[in-house]
Amino acid sequence: MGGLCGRFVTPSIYKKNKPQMSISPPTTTTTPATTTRHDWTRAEVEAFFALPLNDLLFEAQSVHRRTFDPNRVQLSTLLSIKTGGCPEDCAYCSQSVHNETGLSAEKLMEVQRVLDEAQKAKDAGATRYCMGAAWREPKDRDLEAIAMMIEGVKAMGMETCMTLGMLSVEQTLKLKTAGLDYYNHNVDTSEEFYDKIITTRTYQDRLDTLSRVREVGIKICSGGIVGLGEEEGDRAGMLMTLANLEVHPESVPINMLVRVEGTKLAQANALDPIDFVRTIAVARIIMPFSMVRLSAGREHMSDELQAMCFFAGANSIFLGEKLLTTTNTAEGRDSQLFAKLGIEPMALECPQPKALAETVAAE
Ligand code: SAM
Ligand code: DTB
Ligand code: SF4
Repeated sequence: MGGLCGRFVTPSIYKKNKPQMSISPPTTTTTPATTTRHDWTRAEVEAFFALPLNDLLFEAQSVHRRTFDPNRVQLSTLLSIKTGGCPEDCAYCSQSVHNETGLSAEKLMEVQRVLDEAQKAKDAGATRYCMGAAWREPKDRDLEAIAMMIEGVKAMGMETCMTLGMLSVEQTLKLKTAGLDYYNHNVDTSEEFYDKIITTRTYQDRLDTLSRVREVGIKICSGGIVGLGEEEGDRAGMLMTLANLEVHPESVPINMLVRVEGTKLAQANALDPIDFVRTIAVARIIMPFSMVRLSAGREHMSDELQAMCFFAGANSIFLGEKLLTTTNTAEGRDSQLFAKLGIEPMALECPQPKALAETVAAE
């Protein structure tokens, strides 16, 4: 069966009453069925990381082809709607008051300015607009403007994503009422390594926000950062946490640390690019229906490394020259790369993986 709006599916694998075959980590051959599991053990996930690279990539690409069109990549654009002055102490972040990056704290951006920027992103081809604020959590008084941003961006025909820190139940409901499609809130790393990076809020705080978001029916964008000085087991632990959520995050951003001068991690050792590719591949295998985003850090990645990430199952990127406070990719580089690789942007009308799986299962 051909591509269905960027997604390549073999319907029979979703049929009800089929034996539930799952992917077992140490195998070197592909398995015939794609299913979602939520009971991964750390040892199973680590076993994927330990596979010979060719076996891991073959497995990841095989899974990818069963759930998506391998030649389509979704385009999101990011805007910092409230920059700097964040009270959290995330060791990697340019916006934390605990790091000395020289970034000054700004106020929440005017709604119209956000909408003007969103229109530019739409014109450049983005289908999702992600708005980020350097907050521990939003203040209730800011939610009216946030709701106007969501409504305005949706009216342009783009999906909306917000990342505003922790949320209360009431705030989550307000975002849902405004029509928010996605909420980005990363677990960032493994539960065990987490307190080496952030001490001002706990891993459980993050999981609690994610469950509130899920509860009201906003889709989840949750992933993490690699290159923080963590071990491979921590990367496995991070992915295991995400894959063992009751429902897999619809989007999984994998960020390569951008080493910002003045942060505690400015001098961190660069992660071996092959280890980054392995992280993408394992995310694709254990979260087969999620969009896996090759997120921060692309500025310093070669075309070859990005191509390997797409082969490993990444199917989303941030488009545009800026992320939140750091540079993303030079103008024109992505379109040249896509042309070289034969990749095309994924259309917005694509049904979400779960919806598609259910539709096909019901046939
Ligand atoms: N303040 C909100 C929060 O932390 O949830 C939202 C914005 S925060 C910048 C979103 C995510 O960006 C972080 O969780 C982290 O994974 C990623 N990030 C931040 N700084 C980064 C950096 N220097 N390199 C790579 N990723 C980074
Ligand atoms: C995510 O996981 N990565 C994006 C988005 N979610 C908000 C942020 C990347 C930030 C990179 C560093 C910066 O530009 O400040
Ligand atoms: Fe604040 Fe988010 Fe940066 Fe942490 S990652 S310091 S919460 S803006």
